[in-house]
Amino acid sequence: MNDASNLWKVTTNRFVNEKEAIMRNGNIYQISNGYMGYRGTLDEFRSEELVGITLAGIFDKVGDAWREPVNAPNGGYTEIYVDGEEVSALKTAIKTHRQTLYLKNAKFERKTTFTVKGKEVTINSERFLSIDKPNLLVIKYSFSCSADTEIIIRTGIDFNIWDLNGPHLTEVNSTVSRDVLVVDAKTHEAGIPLAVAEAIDMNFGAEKHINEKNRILREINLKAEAGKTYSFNKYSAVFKGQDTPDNNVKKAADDLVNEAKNAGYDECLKAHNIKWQKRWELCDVIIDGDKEAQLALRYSIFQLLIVAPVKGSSNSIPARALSGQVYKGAIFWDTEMFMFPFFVHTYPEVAIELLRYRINTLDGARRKAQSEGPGYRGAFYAWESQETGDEACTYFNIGDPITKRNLRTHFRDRQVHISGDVAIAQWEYFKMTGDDSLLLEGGAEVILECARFYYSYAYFKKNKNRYEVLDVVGPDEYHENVHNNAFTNMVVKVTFEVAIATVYYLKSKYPDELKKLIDKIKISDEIDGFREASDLIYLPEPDPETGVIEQFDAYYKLEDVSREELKKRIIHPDEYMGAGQGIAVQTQIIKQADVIMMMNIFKNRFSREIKKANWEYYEPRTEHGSSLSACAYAMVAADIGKTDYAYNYFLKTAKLDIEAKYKVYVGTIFMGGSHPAANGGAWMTAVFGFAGLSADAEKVTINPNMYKKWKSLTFNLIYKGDSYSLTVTGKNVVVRAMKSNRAGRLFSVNGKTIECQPGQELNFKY
Ligand code: IFM
Repeated sequence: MNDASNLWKVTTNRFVNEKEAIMRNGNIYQISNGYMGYRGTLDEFRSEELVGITLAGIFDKVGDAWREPVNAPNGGYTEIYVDGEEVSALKTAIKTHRQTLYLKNAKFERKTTFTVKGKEVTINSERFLSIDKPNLLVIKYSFSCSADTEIIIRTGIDFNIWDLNGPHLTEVNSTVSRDVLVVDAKTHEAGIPLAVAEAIDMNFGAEKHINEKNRILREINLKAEAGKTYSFNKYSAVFKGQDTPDNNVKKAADDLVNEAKNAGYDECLKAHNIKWQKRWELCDVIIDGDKEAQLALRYSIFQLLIVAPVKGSSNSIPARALSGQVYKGAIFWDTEMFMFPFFVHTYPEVAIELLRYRINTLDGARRKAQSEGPGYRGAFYAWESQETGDEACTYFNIGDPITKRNLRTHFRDRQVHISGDVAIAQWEYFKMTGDDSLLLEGGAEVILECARFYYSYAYFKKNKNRYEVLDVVGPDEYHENVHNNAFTNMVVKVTFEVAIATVYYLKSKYPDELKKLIDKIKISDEIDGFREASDLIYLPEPDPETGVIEQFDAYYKLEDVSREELKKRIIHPDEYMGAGQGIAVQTQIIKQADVIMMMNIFKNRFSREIKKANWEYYEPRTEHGSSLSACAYAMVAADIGKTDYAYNYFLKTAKLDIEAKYKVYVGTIFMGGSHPAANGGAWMTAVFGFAGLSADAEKVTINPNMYKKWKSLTFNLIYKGDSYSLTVTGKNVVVRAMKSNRAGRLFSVNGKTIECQPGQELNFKY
């Protein structure tokens, strides 16, 4: 890896013909544009190879199976026959193969040379999902042969769909009209119409149409001349009911493929590239001095950018992004706590979509509070949230590979910190951007309803004169039904604080709006209660001798066994360590950062000594059974000056998806897919951890904890609507304000605070 372009692509020269490798490559090489994801599979691959075009914001349920996002028919399908023999990476001898994912513009490319009947046949294709027209997939496909050859090309739409819990499409029709192939269908549960159209521009050979085995294809026969390259372009559009005012998805898809075909491949790519260039101008982070870290971090940022919801969609980002239907395509706290910070600091217009998603699903959270009861009020957000905000997480959410029974988990009903995570993000956006429009649009209502939920959930213990939060699951999901989980109690307290701050802000600036809101949700009596609860909520204190905060009541009474010892007790490689009888449940081994997560998110509330004591206590006791864990340990390690540890955990997070060496089964549940929370964690570790950036309503603070190998770290920041570029080295911090900025903002480096005026460059030595 010596030249700069190698830091903008992921590539392999090997094709491993094994199911597992094909599945993992499908994740690594996926492209996506926020509207849909297309897994990194080859043109001739089918549902058996997990080809998947997963759509954002549309879900379906069949029978008792899990509700999950809908996968669309594959308009990118092409198969080719050479002298009557089908050519496929799965069965034909491969001479060379290269596949590449270009990070600059989310373009996937493959070039494979096959040996068929003594001839060499090369297939070269590239594809992208347009971010200019998010319903559009565009492909350029070329082939050439070493000798004159009889070629048959079959290209069109494959509607054999890979589903985990499908089939989700019914009333499937495939038609051809005016040279456009169309497959249209309805979703099973809600009858939402869906159409996929495909058009090609090809100027060699007449085509006939074939409609068989759930594929609608055009077949073209030609005699290919030796050494000549034949190319054609494919344009495929996907539309679902919500995308069109009149549900006429067939027409919308047909119109778009014709429009794209008229524009041509190059024009479509140009419009796409222009938008990608802007994204990278906003979001890239440059690490000088460490190519491995640079590529891994850039790939992580890329993963976040490809799933940024389409503007105006009010969609959010699922825990496995759009890499498939894993985790029911659901949105977890991952979004607010791990991905949202990246967007709010670099690309706030995407952060708005994420927040709107929670505003729009508030009613679902209210329904959940009512149904989970007893006596819960306000908004209890879904642990696994889909398009309505109703709970998608089941009570028996993990299968035990040993007994084959489903295990009762309490993620759904006891992981109550989710509501506070949502509320805190709504407030963070306002603090970071100064934009209060979302508060007025429903964000304030979300915040108050979440605080109300906690007020109904918390328990006032008279003899101790304090509020406690009982029977919860913290981030460490191996320990369920615990009392006073330090993380959860802190989230509850901060939610009350945020609710009070919201009321205070609206009262001073928008008294009429506040009155309307209070009347609408009838909350006036509870607001005083929030104040009292925020003061009296119990926060487990650091032990006076050790400085360690007990993760929950009686955690110390659990067996203090090492990770290595515990792992010796594993019977089945996929067994889950939590739930009722999991091997970690009666021990101090935790699944993921919990107290450390608290110290990461609320870092200003703890001294360096306390953070250090807790990091050292919990780190050996953390199993990192979740991809969310490593980055929290990385950030706190950076914060306390353990930069070597921080770096190791950073790499673990940043390389997770580019290497795809993760576990793909938890219990009996397939979990393979990408990890946008870890991707967000990689960005946070670089910017919050090593650069030491934190911003609040008053100022941007930078207290660097640079890693010794890094010469500098350069990144962008959008703060209160103004843009900055920052470079941090081991000795100084340079802040450059764009000329177009509207006002001076305060920047503080290791205690020295200066106002940075538009167009100004500040150089802080430290
Ligand atoms: O949200 C996480 C949770 O914290 C641990 N299990 C996986 C979920 C989705 O990433």
